[in-house]
Amino acid sequence: MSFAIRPFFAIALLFTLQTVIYSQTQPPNSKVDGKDKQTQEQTGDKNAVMTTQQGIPVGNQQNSLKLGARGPTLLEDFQLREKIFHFDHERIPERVVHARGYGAHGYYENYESLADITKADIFQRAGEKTPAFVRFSTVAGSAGSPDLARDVRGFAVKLYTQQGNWDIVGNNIPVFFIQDAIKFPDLIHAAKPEPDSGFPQAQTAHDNFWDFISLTPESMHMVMWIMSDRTIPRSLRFMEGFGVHTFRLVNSDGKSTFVKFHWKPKQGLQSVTWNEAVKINGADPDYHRRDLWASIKAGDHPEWELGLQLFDDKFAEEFGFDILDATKLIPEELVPIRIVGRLVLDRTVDNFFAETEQVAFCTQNIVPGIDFTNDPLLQGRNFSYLDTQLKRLGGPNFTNIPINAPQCPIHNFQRDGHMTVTKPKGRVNYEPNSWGGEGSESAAKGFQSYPAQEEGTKQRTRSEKFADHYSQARQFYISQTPIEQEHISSALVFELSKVQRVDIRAAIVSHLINIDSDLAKTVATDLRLTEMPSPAKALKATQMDMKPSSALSVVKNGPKNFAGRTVGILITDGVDIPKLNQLVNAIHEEIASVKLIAPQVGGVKGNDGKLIAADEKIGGGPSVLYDAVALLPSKDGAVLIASDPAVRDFIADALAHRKFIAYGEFAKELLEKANPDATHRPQFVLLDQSASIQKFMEKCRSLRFWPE
Ligand code: HDE
Repeated sequence: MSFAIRPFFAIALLFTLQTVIYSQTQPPNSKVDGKDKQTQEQTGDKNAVMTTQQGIPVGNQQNSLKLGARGPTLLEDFQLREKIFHFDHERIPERVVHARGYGAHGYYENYESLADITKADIFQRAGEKTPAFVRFSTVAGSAGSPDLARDVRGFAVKLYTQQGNWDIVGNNIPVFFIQDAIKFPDLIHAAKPEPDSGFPQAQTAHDNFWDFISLTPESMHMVMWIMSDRTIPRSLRFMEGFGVHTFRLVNSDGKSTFVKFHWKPKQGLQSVTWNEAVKINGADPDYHRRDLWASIKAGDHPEWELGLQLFDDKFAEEFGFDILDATKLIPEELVPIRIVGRLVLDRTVDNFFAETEQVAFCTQNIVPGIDFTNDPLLQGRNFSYLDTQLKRLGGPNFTNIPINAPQCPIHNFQRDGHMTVTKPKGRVNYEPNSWGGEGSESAAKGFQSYPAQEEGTKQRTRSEKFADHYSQARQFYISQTPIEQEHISSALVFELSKVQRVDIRAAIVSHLINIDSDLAKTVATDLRLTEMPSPAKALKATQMDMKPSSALSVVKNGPKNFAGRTVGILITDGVDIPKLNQLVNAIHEEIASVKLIAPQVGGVKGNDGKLIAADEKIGGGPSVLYDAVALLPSKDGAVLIASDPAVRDFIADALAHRKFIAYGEFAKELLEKANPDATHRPQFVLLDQSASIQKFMEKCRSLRFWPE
């Protein structure tokens, strides 16, 4: 490359000093032949030539076009104008709810033909795979809110079937707050930041939310779920998904069967504790999305099995609750779940915005063989989702965005509109027509609504069968293990302690009395209410004989092994390399992963004198980020790190969060400092021989040492 300065540029140099012209990143004397030397060196020769959106090759993208080196910027700089214009329009409105989400691609694999119960193409053939895209989300927080907010998680699945897109837009909780769509805007307004102050962000721990809840008793079942550990999952991979509403499956004879959809994670259920959630949000606000991204990239593809609860009209009539009431579930003990296939997430997105942000789920996207019921929440949703996509994506052609486009042939005469990207050919754009081509309706192959017999008086009312607001809330509570019950009462006390109005706190306790008197007493005591309120007036008395259901507990449905989990290992210079290797191998054998945490991220020198890199610096990798921890400092290393507050937190938190700890002989003192009793307790394993590594791994499989 030539450094000769041409006369034209030499003149320019006379006007000003080059060192002043260029920014600090630009070395002086770097402009050659009208090009920035630095730019050309970095990219020019290796990459394709950069272009504008119109395809015009870009000669210089470091400087806007000016009149002289220090002169005004020229209006004709179309390159600058286009670039900034595009940047200014980069954002689209975030979703009103479920704004923070994370998506991944995969497929649904059907295990067996379900032709006897549905004609849905996706369920006809055993072993067939259908492409899928899943977006998980929190509900209340803005797009930039932390992942571990206490919140319901969206679990929205788009299935690109051969007969069109089928969206199951569900949650990780099988019931909902309200019974009728008309109350949804109120619910969401109450949950979102208060309108005058604009806070709190991504939390329900404030007056407006609990005020609304206290006046909406139908939400009490959902309240039990959201105050449970279900709303602070350890990973998106370790939570269930539910279609929530009752749908219909319709076979080729027109026979309808009611169905509830379930996604059962093969990885088992797991949640964190509230104290961990709070700390994770600080240490890694992207904890859930990072976890999903990393596990898919590592080839550890999360899987859920699709389960169907199938039942007929007779069951629907005899069941004690209304199957159209989305605040109720059907216990698995009453209608067992039939597993019919699996959903595998095996590919991360290429581009977050193009895919995760632009994906447009719509409950009304159903395919032949699936149909709606009269659930008033579902009916309202079917009306809502098109509106929201139009607002977010700007026009009716959002179905042409690749992530939303069906992966089967499309034939219709819907034409034009903003951002038309398809190019229909020919003169025909109406139907019926006598030109032929482009498709016509087919009674035999097309979607036919299930011909449900409906009649009634037009009225704003709800069926009496919707009136029992407490029995299933009680059933949920009594189905939890003692530690989970404790978490529910602590969560209620935490949230209500953030509520300023004492009458709202008391009103919630009055509802709790109808669910479980001990729970109500504990919450009232921990809030220090001066007197116990009287029970809330119930439209229907609580059924006290509901049977507990094991399916409702997270702890009872944990993993069968430690696969997919992570152990954080604290190491220092002089770490015993053979021991570390043994431990790492044992963890990998469990299909679990390892993160090495060291005083410096550059790593440590092992006792073999070799440098091994660390994943995190102490303090950057607190123990809340891991499922179990190991402490393997050398003798000198243990002394050096003993007074580091981050090390103390690392150990104290692992103990407080009831995680299993493995430790080398030199970590004994560190552990005893945190808890003098620790080294005598079976939850903590001294790694003195290789058998003890196995002992540690066995313990890890139960995730935590919850009190019996
Ligand atoms: Fe939604 N919901 N919702 N919802 N919902 C949206 O649509 C709405 C409801 C759910 O990852 C919005 O694209 C109404 C229940 C998920 O993109 C919006 C009602 C359940 C997602 C909307 C409900 C859900 C949404 C906002 C009451 C669980 C995220 C952005 C009738 C079964 C999908 C968007 C994604 C998103 C409306 C109730 C789940 C505004 C009116 C019940 C998982 O259209």
